[in-house]
Amino acid sequence: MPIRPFQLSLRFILPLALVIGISALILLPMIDDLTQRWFLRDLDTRGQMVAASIREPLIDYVMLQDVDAMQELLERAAIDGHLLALGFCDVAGNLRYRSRALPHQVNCLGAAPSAMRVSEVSLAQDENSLGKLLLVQDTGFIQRRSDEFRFYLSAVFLLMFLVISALVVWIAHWSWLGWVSALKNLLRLETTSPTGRATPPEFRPLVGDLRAMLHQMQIERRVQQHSPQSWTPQKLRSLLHDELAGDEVLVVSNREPYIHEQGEHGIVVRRPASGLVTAVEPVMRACSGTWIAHGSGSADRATVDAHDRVQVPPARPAYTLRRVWLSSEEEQGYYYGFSNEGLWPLCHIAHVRPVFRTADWEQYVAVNQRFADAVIAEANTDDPVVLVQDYHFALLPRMVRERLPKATIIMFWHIPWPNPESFGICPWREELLEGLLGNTLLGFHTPFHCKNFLETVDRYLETRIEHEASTISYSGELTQVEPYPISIAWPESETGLDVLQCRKELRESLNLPEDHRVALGVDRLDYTKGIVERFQAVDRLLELRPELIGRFSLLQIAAPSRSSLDEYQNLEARVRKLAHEINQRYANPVAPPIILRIEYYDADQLATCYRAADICLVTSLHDGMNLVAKEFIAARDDELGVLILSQFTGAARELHEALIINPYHIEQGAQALYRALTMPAAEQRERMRSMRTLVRDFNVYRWAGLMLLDAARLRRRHRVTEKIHLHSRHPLRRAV
Ligand code: GDG
Repeated sequence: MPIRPFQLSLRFILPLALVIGISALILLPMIDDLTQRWFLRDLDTRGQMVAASIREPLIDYVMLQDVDAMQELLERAAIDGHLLALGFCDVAGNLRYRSRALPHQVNCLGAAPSAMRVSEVSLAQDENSLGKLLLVQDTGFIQRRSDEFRFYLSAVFLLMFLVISALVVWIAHWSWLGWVSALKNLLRLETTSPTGRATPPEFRPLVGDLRAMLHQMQIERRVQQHSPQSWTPQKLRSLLHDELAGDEVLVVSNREPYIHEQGEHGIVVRRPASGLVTAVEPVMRACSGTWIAHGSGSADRATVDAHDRVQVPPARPAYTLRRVWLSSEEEQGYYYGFSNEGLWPLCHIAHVRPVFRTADWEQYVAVNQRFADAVIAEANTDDPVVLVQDYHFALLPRMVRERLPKATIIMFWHIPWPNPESFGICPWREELLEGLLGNTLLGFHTPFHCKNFLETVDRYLETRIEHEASTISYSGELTQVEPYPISIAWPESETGLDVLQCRKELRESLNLPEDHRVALGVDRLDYTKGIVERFQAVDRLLELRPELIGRFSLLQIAAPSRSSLDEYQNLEARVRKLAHEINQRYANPVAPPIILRIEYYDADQLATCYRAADICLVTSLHDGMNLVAKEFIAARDDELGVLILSQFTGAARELHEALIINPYHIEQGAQALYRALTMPAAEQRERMRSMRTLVRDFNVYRWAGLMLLDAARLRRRHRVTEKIHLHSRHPLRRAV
């Protein structure tokens, strides 16, 4: 029997033994006393009956003084079982007649030997007393019976205790097994699995809480293990050295970190406006691996070597960029079509319908294969560490796994993962999930996205999911699913830019008065970023607070993105129109309320804007993380400035000191803007200080470090498993 149910049972058995023991101690004397009284009453009754039966002849023989007849009468009466002897005392108290067995100690004064009892019955004739009949009874049998009774009663108590204890242990054992299996099911399932098993209704209220708790515990454990204070590029480098010593690192992403463009005066290098690039670049600098990406720049081909490689960053090369070329047809189907018209709206709940075309899907499959081939070609070992970035490559992990079964494939999904119902509308949902389960490790920004992913897999594939360990077992292979909240590279030293200087520069460049209040928006021009809602909030603010007209403006930097797609062209037109309308409505000689710049700003310009602004406005309708919020915080070493942040960003789960808003609620956005504009400097400092500590400690090195540490752990485990397989002469299999 398992130790746990036995311990559980002891909790019942010990009190039970106590209760039964005390009951026995109290009840046994009471029952004993009662039975003794019953026996005595019984003796009395029988004595009375004997006396009554011999009364008539007794009176006659006393009157006649017939000694012989009397003797015989008494002898006959004494035959009764418990009657030992009889005697007769006259009125003077003399013992006149007696049966032979009457003990000598018995006299007319009531004396009796032990274990005997003498009872008396008076005899009278015509109201004249004749004397009394003495009945000597055996009481020894009462003691014997009482002892016997006590013995059997104790045995009954003992038996009762044993039977109840056995029952309790049995019930506890089965209840325990039932609870354990119900809890396991509960952790494994949401409401139903593909096999139709359902979480018992009584456990359903616990499902969310339990899972959230487990995830929280895991995160806390990992946070404790790796003190956040110490994550620096040096630490990441030494971690790569210690944990993945000599291992090859390959990164795959659609967007390249450096784009070579043909400019008027020769080739120029551009950095793309992409959160992903912002996050992964510092990792590559730290590990000197190879980054495989789509060569999209007009001068990209002109700058690579014979193997399509170029060393980057151009100023101080630290790693290799391997470019993959795509035809316009491939780019149209894989990138614009399936990735950005299908998967992007599918994963963001931003009310834009996803479009799925078979032709796009076919290109998506083909391009994933092209990139997988590039990974295999670039790999110098059979077990590289492959870091796959984002939703453009959902199929690639399995394709690489098939060719390099020993590779450690880590994928980070930079956008949200929707609930199973939303994901379910994708016609190729099973293929995408199977592709993703080729990963060794799959990361999302938040525990909520991990939970959505596990539930989606549970809904559409036959897998075994361990919620506690956050693993999915599919076709004998294991994928670990974990949250890794992405962040930015915390500036190693101060920028050197003076905030006052930045404020002055920006206001001068925009022709604004020195004391003009400026809110800043920085985004790719994308419908998920809530730019329209942001403008509406400004509109409402000025409607409510007309005194701010000409004293406040929103500077919106919107880097053009995916502009060949209808949805993005429509968005641009809407954004331009709305800005124009609002500027018309609040026209004034000083400044327009909305300063819209649909153009790419370089990194220095952005840094100036972050430091010059009074407010940073992030109003995404849905966003995996949002790095702009963190960049603004990192830029504010003066500890001033207010961040207004949408509750639908991953960042809102970390940056609690921001003014958190629902961007769909325009009124709330307007109020938050007003609150930010009137927030005392002391409060701004307090909030900014706290957020700066968090972003500094939870930086991108920590993001990458935790992921790589987990990968290294899984890699070690895989190697040990392989050795065991070799020893036991089993065929090689990948197991984590
Ligand atoms: C995805 C997820 C997640 C923007 N305009 C310019 C410019 N940017 C830079 C910003 C920032 C980045 O682009 C945008 O980062 P976000 O986090 O907002 O998002 P997405 O591009 O949508 O990226 C997102 C991210 O991946 C990382 O995992 O946070 O949730 O959607 O770094 O500064 N940079 C320059 N000029 C611009 O005009 N230089």
